[in-house]
Amino acid sequence: MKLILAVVQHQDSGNLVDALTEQSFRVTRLSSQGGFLREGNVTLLLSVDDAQVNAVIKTVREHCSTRTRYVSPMPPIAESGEFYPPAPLEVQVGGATVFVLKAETTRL
Ligand code: 2BA
Repeated sequence: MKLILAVVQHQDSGNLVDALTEQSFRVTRLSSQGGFLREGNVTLLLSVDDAQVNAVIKTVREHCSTRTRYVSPMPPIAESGEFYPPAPLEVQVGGATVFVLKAETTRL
């Protein structure tokens, strides 16, 4: 068995969960937040047979897009009274960050 953790963007999560459940995968959806952007994202939890890992990753790849986000860095402390706002930083987010771990599933 493998435990798959997939951190995906909120916009992609609905269609992705639909596609996974249509293929009869059991999936748990957790609300999460990225440490860098501090924006909400979604972490999906799936326990699957080893042979199903590739099918899950293929489905994640098909439903998760790369998006560009712009982050405003903190402005430097002005010394002379002049203010130069720093240029926004471009960040590529996604498609998805996927972790595959060895797992044992026990249903109580
Ligand atoms: P965030 O931490 O909010 O990161 C959003 C995006 O910001 C990342 O996209 C990456 O392009 C950029 N980024 C993150 N940390 C950075 C840094 N120290 N310097 C410069 N740019 C940085 P993704 O790589 O697609 O990650 C999307 C989300 O997936 C992350 O949101 C985080 O929630 C999760 N994630 C990514 N890598 C992870 C890891 N190694 N462990 C745990 N969670 C991870």
